[in-house]
Amino acid sequence: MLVDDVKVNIKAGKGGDGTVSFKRAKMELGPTGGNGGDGGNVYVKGVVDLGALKKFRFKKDIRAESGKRGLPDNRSGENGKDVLLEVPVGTVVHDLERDMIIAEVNRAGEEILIAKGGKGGRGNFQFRSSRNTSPKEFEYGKEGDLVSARFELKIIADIGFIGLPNVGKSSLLNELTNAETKVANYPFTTLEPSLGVYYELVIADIPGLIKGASFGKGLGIKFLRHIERTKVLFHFVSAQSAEPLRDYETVREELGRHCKKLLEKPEYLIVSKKDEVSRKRLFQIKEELEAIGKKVIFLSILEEESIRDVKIILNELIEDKKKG
Ligand SMILES: Nc1nc2c(ncn2[C@@H]2O[C@H](COP(=O)(O)OP(=O)(O)O)[C@@H](O)[C@H]2O)c(=O)[nH]1
Ligand SMILES: [Mg+2]
Repeated sequence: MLVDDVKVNIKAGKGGDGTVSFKRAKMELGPTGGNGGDGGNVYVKGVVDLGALKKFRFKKDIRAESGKRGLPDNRSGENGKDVLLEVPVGTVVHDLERDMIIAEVNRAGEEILIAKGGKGGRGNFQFRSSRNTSPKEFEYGKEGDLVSARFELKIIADIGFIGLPNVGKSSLLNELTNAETKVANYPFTTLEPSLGVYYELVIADIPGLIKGASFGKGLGIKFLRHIERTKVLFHFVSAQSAEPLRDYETVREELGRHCKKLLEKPEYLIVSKKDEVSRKRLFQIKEELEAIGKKVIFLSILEEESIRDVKIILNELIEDKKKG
């Protein structure tokens, strides 16, 4: 099961206390107490691993190290070590007490501070003045931030699989990834968008788009928000359909009603189950779809070669993604 919502208690490190000390040599009095080190910060860091929130189900309390006490000879105490929490790209960090969003992790490698360590206190060296040449003053280190956080994963899929039910969307997702989608020969088996990860790409399989979906028929429309931010759509039509072009247009209509922007996304048109029909029929379908200016990719999940064609496209998309 994908963990996409967890609560975590976070405590940044406390600052180290300042120190009081004096020079030992008889003729040279004077303060030498150093400052305490700063407490460690806590950061989140984006990684390409949808499962990265899972570890927080068992690891609910995160603390960064405290700063060390100041030292004689005006040496500062060591800073506490920072903690870097790896979270999936797409994670939103809420501060539950302040009821606000404190971080949104949008890119792999991105690091965002979510709890700041306390500052180290000053040692007595810092309090010296012409009037007071042997101060005994010092400061305690400050407490680090205490954050009651919620990590919520808002998945940004790179590719959305769309099409009528039963056109092979889940089958291809299974074939490409290890998502454990149910595959069956009837509509509506996939009850939630399945997400697959193919190397760096996140693929969302949007189930159940049917005519009338934008009016609440079927299940698909509920899931369309998952593809509002995707970069590319793979639009599937079945070669077995009597009217592939009409199927295509039906889905486009529903998309457009939900959100016009979806129609502007780059799209690959995939004609699935090519093994089920004659070459002659495939040719007809190709002509029909190319007439509306679409590049068509034929696919059979039973044929390695056509899976390879899909992988070539995916690899290009991975390259594009890397380039940003
Ligand atoms: N012959 C053949 N059957 C396929 C192919 N792709 C999918 N299927 C079958 O079509 C049915 C529906 O597939 P599914 O992936 O669940 O469709 P979805 O509703 O679009 O996700 C399943 O029985 C699959 O085994 C294909 O390329 N060739
Ligand atoms: Mg499906």
